[in-house]
Amino acid sequence: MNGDYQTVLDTNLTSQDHEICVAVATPPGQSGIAVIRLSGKGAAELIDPVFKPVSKRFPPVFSMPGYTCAVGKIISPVTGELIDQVVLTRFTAPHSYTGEEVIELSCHGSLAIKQSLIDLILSLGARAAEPGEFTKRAFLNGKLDLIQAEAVIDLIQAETDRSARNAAALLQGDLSQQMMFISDNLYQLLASIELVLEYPEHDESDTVSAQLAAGLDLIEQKINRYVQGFSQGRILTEGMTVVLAGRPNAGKSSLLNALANTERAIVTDVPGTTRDTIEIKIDIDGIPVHLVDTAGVRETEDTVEKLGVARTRDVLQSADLVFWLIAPPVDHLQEDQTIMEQLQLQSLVPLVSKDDLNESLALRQAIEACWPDQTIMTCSVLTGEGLDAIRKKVIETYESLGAQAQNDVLLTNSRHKACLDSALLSVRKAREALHGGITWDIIASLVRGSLDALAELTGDAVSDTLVDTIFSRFCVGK
Ligand SMILES: Nc1nc2c(ncn2[C@@H]2O[C@H](COP(=O)(O)OP(=O)(O)OP(=O)(O)O)[C@@H](O)[C@H]2O)c(=O)[nH]1
Ligand SMILES: [Mg+2]
Repeated sequence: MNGDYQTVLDTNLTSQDHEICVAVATPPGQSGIAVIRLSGKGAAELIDPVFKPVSKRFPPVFSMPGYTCAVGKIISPVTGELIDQVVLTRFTAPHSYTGEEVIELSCHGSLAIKQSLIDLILSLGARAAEPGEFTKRAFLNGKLDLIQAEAVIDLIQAETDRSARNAAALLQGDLSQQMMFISDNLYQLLASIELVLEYPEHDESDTVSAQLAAGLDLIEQKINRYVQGFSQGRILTEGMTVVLAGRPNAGKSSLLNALANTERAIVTDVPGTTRDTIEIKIDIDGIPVHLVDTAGVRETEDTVEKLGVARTRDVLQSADLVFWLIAPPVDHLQEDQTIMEQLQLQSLVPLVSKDDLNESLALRQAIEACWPDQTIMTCSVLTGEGLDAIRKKVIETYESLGAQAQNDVLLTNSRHKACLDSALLSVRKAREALHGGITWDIIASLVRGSLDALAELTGDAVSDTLVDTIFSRFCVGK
């Protein structure tokens, strides 16, 4: 194992991690209620002197049992003035989010009150929490593994129902359990190889070979299914890029407005209206979609429009799905055909727009003659026809990406994907080595390589730098 790697849970807690840290856990700005969170040994004792319960039935904060709350006034020890009346909730270690003593103050959500309370708590000896510090502490204290900790960001940032459900499954440990199962299997295989290495005189190598071949096959299939699922999972966090493209005046901006139910893009009958790409986030059946309107593609001498066309070409290359709008009359079809062939995009769907116009039928027939194998889609922003079919096509494209995965929970994070790619590579090499009659010690080291990659995935063995980088992407207060 790499020299700077270590077992996080045993050694990574620094003295800084034992301090009491504090942050506002709710979003910046005004709100009805805000939550201020303190974590660390002694948090109850720290807050107790400034918290005056409104009733005698509430014990001192440090005597409150975990999972109980009390109403009280926070009084400035300097001026004796009331800062706010709050609800204080106590969580005792290890039964809290961080695994430490945690106090949460639900206060009124004005900027002034939040700032006064934070200043007061800092003056009592706490320090300001770093981004993601509460979750980092939960990880370091063994409450969550790294997959679960990273799922917290997914869950906070989830914009659609499917994204939130997957993040919740990751946070609950669905993927972690599967990874643990794979690691256990790899350890068992490793143990049998080591038996052969240690007691060559027993000559169990044929039995172990057969066991190993079957075991590695199974593990490869399992890891591969999760790797395959990343094409769908990536969309749940990053969104699916769906581009509306075509020649000028094809009706792209009108379609963007109709699908997003806004008047965001300017629509005119002047060809070349849209000069830049316009992107709107929409939710199609729980799939987060970046819908992109583009400058119409044509040969042009206009400098601004030229730049717009170049941008369109760029965005087309990174699209998950492209609708190529072709509007009547039929006269320009040849030009459309030439551009579409030049672009060579796999996920390009021809879409006849303005289907309410009389010339639409002739256009459809001409397109059918050009692309006999393609199902021709049609739409009209004026009548609303075809909009549902467009949404359905987006859903189908998303579903088709997951055809080989068939897992309940999807891999969403490129770090996780890289770890699993590496685990998979080692498993494949081990299997090839086995079939190629390579020595047992080499096979054992490949199996260990796969285990190392899984340990990095779950955070069982990761470098401090990686842990810091991961948590720095969190918001303060989480
Ligand atoms: N009849 C009819 N007219 C439409 C439809 N969609 C758009 N139009 C009209 O077609 C013209 C061009 O529409 P836009 O949405 O601006 O087309 P565009 O593809 O964005 O054009 P550029 O930005 O110039 O490339 C406008 O006059 C729209 O009102 C439709 O479904 N039916
Ligand atoms: Mg436009």
